[in-house]
Amino acid sequence: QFLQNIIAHSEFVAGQANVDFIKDHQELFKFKPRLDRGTRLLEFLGDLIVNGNADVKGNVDPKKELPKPKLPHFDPNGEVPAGTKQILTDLGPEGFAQWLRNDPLIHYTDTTFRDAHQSLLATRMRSFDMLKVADRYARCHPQTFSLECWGGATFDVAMRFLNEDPWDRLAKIRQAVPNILLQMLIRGANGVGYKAYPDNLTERFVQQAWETGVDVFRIFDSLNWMKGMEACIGFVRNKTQGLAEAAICYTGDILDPKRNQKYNLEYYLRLAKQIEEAGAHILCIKDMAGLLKPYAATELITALRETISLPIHLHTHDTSSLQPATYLKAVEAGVDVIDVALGSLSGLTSQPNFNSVVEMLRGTERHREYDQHSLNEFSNYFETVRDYYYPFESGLKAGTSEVFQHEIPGGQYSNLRPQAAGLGLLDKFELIKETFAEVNELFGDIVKVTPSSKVVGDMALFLVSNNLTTEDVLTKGHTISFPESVRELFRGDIGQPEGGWPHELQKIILKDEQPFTDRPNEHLKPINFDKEWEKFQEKFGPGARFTDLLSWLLYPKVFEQYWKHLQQYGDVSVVPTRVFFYGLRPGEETIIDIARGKSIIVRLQSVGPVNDDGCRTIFFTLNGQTRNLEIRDRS
Ligand code: 3PY
Ligand code: ZN
Repeated sequence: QFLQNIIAHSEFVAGQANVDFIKDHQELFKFKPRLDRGTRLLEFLGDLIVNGNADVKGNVDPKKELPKPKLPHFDPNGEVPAGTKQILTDLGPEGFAQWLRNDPLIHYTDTTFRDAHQSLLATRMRSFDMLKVADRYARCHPQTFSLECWGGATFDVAMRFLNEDPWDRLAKIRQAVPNILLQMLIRGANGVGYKAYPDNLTERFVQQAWETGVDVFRIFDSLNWMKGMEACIGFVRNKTQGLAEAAICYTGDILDPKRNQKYNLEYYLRLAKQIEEAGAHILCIKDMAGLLKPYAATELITALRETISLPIHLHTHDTSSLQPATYLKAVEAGVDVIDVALGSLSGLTSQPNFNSVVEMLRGTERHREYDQHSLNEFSNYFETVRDYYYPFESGLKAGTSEVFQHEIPGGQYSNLRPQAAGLGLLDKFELIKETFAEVNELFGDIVKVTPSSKVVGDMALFLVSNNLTTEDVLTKGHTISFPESVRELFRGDIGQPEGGWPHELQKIILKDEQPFTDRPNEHLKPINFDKEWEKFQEKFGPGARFTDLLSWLLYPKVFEQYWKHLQQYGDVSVVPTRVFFYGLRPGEETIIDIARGKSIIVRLQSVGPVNDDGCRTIFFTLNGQTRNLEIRDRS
């Protein structure tokens, strides 16, 4: 607080603080009493009520009914049944991989807690809604291969928009689910970010993720560049007892002679072989845009099973609505695990429907038994929960075969529309999608997945908003200053594509700058953790933990803003989602579980008018006692 008082002091801000500044200003030693947890949460609610949640502002329908979700039934007395986590502990990663490859029944990864909401709801699902049912899931569906619940965009979004600690989410899911493997998505050399990080940072990150709860590390490179994945595979092997699952990102169409010049069966088999040689325990086919058609799946999986001895895990997005057929063919061809999402968060840009895929295989030799009634209860729970996130829906209403032309990944599609809207280009969305495909051609037909897909999207938005075509880039590009992300891509900042970058274009984009072709991480200074920890503690105080340091090193600005919010309001992840996004109406009450066995009951009585100081008085009751707060109205 002393430091905060100094920083906030008007003389200090004006740069007038001299050597006697502290001596002359005894008020610097006056500390506001630290508010208790309940009061800090009241302050948070007060601000929400007066100023709204900035993340949904302008998109709120005050008449929208948001009923309470019904929790799935479970047997609270029974033991949590053993699952894949115990098998991994017993067999170790190598033994586990063998067991998986030999198991005749199909396995399922449930992506509801990560990719499903990343792809449908702009990654906004809060820990609150997951943790309400995580322990029930562990008891009701212990035969599930894994829960994908971490990594990808969730790390950043948790802090940036939800003011949550991503590590805390992981630790709490682990506690609730001791029996099913927990899975994360890691972008190889780019970690959970959009650029290359020093290797020793990714190494510590992987180790910490394992210690906090991750078992399966799905590692990919956004250009399918082996060098971008190798180090990360090594970190998982050397620093954890978890599973390194490395991915080939699927693009194009191996069966279409017009699209399979570069990305053909031989290409994928070569990559899979390299992944096996690099020491991965599982091979993932990461079909991030949902381009793997059913008969292509037959060819690819049959050939992969003949070429490598790793188990095969298939990931897809149902953007075209064809992908359950792809799963059927993949299962027939011997795929070991498939990614699905609970019914109400499945389909479109998300994964195929878990509940329905189980039924598709019932009665066949690869069927794995699930209690369908219970699966439906979980789906119904999330159907109600999904409504709370209505401002984040993408607006896509039906499957679209357009995806085979534009190849936009599912996780990006739901973001591109709001991005276009933000630039006032919503009426040009069709053109943006077409330009996305043209930019891909211009770039030499690259793999498009985070972060490379983001750069293609940035370029498409740049061209459309400046009324430029890809032709213009080639003819008058020397006079155009391109977006920073495009320059970084062509400089080699996120790696090298198959066949290299088109030279002419690279020169046009980089002008005099020199590109590099080795690993971008090799240009980065390793982190000195002792020094950074000291610096970090000085800045954020002794309350900060090592996981916070990692968050700060990965996302410095985002972490700082999250930390400030945390100091001001405490842990807001415990606030129910309806209240978190839409506040309380006068007369409404909410129960907040602030710690295990400790709840507060908050009731909003009324909101006063704006006073001369620009504040409103909010009348609450907290556990039945009247509490008034002054909240600044920022409108
Ligand atoms: C991510 O990197 O977040 C993805 O989901 C890529 O598909
Ligand atoms: Zn995905």
